[in-house]
Amino acid sequence: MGHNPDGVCAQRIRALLHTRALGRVLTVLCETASTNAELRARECAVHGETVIARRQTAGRGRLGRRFESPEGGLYLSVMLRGYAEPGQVTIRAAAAVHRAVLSVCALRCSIKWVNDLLLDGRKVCGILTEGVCSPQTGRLTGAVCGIGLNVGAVFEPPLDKTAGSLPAGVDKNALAAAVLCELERCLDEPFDAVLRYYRAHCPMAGQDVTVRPSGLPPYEARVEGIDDEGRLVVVRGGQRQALSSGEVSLHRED
Ligand code: BT5
Repeated sequence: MGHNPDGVCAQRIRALLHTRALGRVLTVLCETASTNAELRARECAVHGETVIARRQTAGRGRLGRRFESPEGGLYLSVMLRGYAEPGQVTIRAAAAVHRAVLSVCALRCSIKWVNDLLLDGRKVCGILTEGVCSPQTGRLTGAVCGIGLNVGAVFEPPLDKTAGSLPAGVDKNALAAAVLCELERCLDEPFDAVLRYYRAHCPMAGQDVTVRPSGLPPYEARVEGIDDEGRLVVVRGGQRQALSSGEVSLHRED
C-alpha cells in the first residue's frame, strides 16, 4: 500500500488531541486543491471542523498569491463558527503555531507581521484566514483559518531565497494536534494576552520596510510596533500610520 509511517494520519492526530471543538471532526486527504477551498465548500461544516492535506495543487496565499504545497508539509484548515472577531484570527493563529512549533520541534520561530513564521529569516509557515458567507443571505457565517507549514521541503529559485522549512524528521501528527490545541487556547485567551506573546516574538520594531498597499504605489517606512488591535504601526515622513492585514504586503529592506 506504500503507507508512509511519517505521514499525516487522522487516527494518530485524534489520539493526541485534547481540544473541545477544534479537530473533533477531522478529514485527512492525500491531495486537494486547497484545504481552505475544500472547507469553505462544506456549507454544513461545524465549528472546529478541520481538513488536512498531505499536498495541495493550488494552495492559496493572500491577495490571490500561491502557496507552494509539496508533499511532506502540513496543510491544515479549521472552520470557526460564531467567533466574534474574525479580524483577530490570523494574529491568534500565528501565536498558536509559534507555540506549537516551540513545543513539538523545540524551535523558536520569529513572527513576521501579520501572517508569517520565520526560521533563520526564512518563511516556514503562512496563514490565510478567509470569511465564509451564506450563499443564501450573503451574511458572514464563519471564518476558515488555513495554516501551511513547510516540513523537509526544498524549494526552487526564486522561492529558495525566502522560503525555509522545518526539519524533515518532525512528527507532523504531533505538530497538527499541537497546532489545534494551541489555536483553541489562543482563541479563548483575551486578545491583549495573545498580543503580548505575539509582540514578544515579532522583532520588527525599528525595521525599515517597503509597504505595498494593494493598488497603490509602494513606500518606505519604519516599523514602530503593533497596536492593541493587532495593526502594524509604521512611521513615514514623521506621520504615523496603522496598517491592517489584507491591505498591505511588506518587504524587508536588506
Ligand atoms: C500566505 O500568504 O503565506 C498564506 C499561506 C496559507 C497557506 C495555507 S495551507 C492550508 C490553507 N489552504 C490554502 O489554500 N491556504 C492555506 P502570503 O502572505 O500572501 O504569502 C504568499 C507568498 O509566500 C508567495 O507569493 C511566495 O512568495 C511565498 N511562498 C509561496 N509558497 C511558500 C511556501 N511554501 N513557503 C514559504 N513561502 C512561500
